[in-house]
Amino acid sequence: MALSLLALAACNDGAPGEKTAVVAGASRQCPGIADTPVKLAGGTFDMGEDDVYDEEGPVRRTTVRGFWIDPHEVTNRQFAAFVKATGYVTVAEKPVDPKQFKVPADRIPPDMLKPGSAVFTPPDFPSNRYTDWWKYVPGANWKKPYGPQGPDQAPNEPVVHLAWDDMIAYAKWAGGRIPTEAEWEYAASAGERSKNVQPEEANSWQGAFPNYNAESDGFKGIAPVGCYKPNANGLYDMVGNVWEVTADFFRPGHDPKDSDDPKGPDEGSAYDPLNPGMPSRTVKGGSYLCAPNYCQRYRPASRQGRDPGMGTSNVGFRLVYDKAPAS
Ligand SMILES: [Ca+2]
Ligand SMILES: [Ca+2]
Repeated sequence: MALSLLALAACNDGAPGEKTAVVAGASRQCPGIADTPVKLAGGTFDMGEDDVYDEEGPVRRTTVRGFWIDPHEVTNRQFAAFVKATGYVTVAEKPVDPKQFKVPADRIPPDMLKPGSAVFTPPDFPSNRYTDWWKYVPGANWKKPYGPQGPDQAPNEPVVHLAWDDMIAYAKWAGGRIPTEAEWEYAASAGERSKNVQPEEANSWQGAFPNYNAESDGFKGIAPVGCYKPNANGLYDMVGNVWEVTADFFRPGHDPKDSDDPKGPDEGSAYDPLNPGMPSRTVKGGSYLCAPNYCQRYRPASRQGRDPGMGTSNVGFRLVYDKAPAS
């Protein structure tokens, strides 16, 4: 979401930490899984979905080349190895540039200029206003995903609170790249048509979002990677757990002519209705916050725009590779 909208949330929702963030639980057995990327042959598939949300259509035959892809979302353990090797400091750990808000400095809440990130903090009442559940928490970052008062990151959970530049830096170090939306959706679809059914084998939200989570899939918040069955390509948590950033700029709907290894719209054509001030990137697959009553995006074809300038507690990523990664 736009920083300016988060500022509103910070203004209206009281002091940070006033409510309780949803901290990941561990109510399901989760086997450890390998990090070894999976090789996918290229192919042609039906990309998009026509009968759910307007931004997903039209369905069109789409071809991608072969590639390797991470079997799970990039974890805190993997990101920690990158930070240890390089000394990298993420965007959420640095002071905020006031110019990003595009409003006079005296209108910016002081907390919004402190290092931090957006943490899901659910209300105890029904709502459909996202300012009721997103809170800018100073001190929240990948190491402290729930803020300074919360637990440390868990090594086997997906890394969150990263901006686009952080993901690019990790990708460069790891020898991979952020997938195109088409590559991601091809890998997630695994030969099946995307359909609008809440999956049992994915970490989403059962119950009435945002104030009642039945947790019948075993996790109220983020799950460690690999807790649910992999898809037919052997990939875990493509749908659900955390949204995954792709390289494509976002605009609602697909260009039917852009179907041969598509790269999405160019930056100048990017448009995100939820964040019209900047070119958003496309995120895929939904998260632990997707519920039937609010956001039916627990599907390979689902897509939204994502502010590249900051992270949140429900967005991560995984990499693809153009040649066999060194083992
Ligand atoms: Ca869940
Ligand atoms: Ca995911």
